[in-house]
Amino acid sequence: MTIRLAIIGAGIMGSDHARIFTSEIPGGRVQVVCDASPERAAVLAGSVGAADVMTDPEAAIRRADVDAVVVASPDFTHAPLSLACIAAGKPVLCEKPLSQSSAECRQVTAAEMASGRRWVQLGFMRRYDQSYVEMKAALAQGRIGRALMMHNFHRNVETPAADFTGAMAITNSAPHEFDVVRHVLGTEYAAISAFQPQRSDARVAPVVMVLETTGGQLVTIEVNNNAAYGYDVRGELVGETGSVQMIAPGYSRLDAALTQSAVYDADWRGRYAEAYRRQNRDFLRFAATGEFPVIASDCWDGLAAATVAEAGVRALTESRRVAVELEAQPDFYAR
Ligand code: ISE
Repeated sequence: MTIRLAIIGAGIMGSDHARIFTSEIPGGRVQVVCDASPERAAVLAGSVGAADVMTDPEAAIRRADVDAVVVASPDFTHAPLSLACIAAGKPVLCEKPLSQSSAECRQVTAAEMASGRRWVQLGFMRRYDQSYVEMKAALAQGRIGRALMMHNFHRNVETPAADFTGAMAITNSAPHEFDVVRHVLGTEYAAISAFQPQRSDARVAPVVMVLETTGGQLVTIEVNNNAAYGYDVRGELVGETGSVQMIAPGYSRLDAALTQSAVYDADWRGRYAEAYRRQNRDFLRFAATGEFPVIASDCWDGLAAATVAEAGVRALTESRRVAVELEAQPDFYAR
């Protein structure tokens, strides 16, 4: 069975998803590319052999020759387009975050619950990264004892847009850690504090967060959107009797001129290439069978991430520790 896909958004992530579905994994075909810019949509459609180009995302979602949808348009469109997919009864792989507003996430969870089944798989691809898979397994197998702390470093070369702010480090970048740490530890957050050192220029400075979990663990997250030297994600899960440290995958090391060196990716697409393939394979299976993937994030996870992010922005702007208040998970989202 070939799943016919609508790719909404022909920017960095829409293009990458279209390429993965077209040339890296079997089972899917890009039927239509939709973008506010018809020229940009046409370029992507041409490169992946899509049958059609559109500028109206809701019309693309409703097409009879579209079985499933990938939403990779700007963050503020994710929730409304997920709602449109639920209304049309089309499985959707929606890029993170589901929304920067927990209230808007709740509209999506409410619509999905009312529909009686899951439609939205959220693109928190880190859950599929082997490092986190192994951390979670080590914990489950009792190899490091009870989890005490998880340390995370998330560094980008530079901010993706000129209007990127310190708050967006928390609402756009850190949700990856909010989600994957919650997934690895299997716990919720109780409180968050956030701090920023001062840079010597006007660029967005790093944001350092300390989160307390409801299980009494501590989580540190450094997001540095202007690290300059490369895309660098590190992490360590510390238990009472051992620890698991992430080793960034590398395929070669250069030795020359009395020096040893390795290359950094410029952004997340290379570092998480295999995680994206695994995630997208799971999405095609979900679209074909209706069975929600075991690992993937869902709308509830999107709401959980948005709730922490909101508290994090308040912690940063008000320079205080803020409680994270997430209601009890409805049975509908139990795994
Ligand atoms: C971007 O939106 C992503 O999702 C990347 O994975 C992350 O590293 C980056 O900081 C975000 O802006």
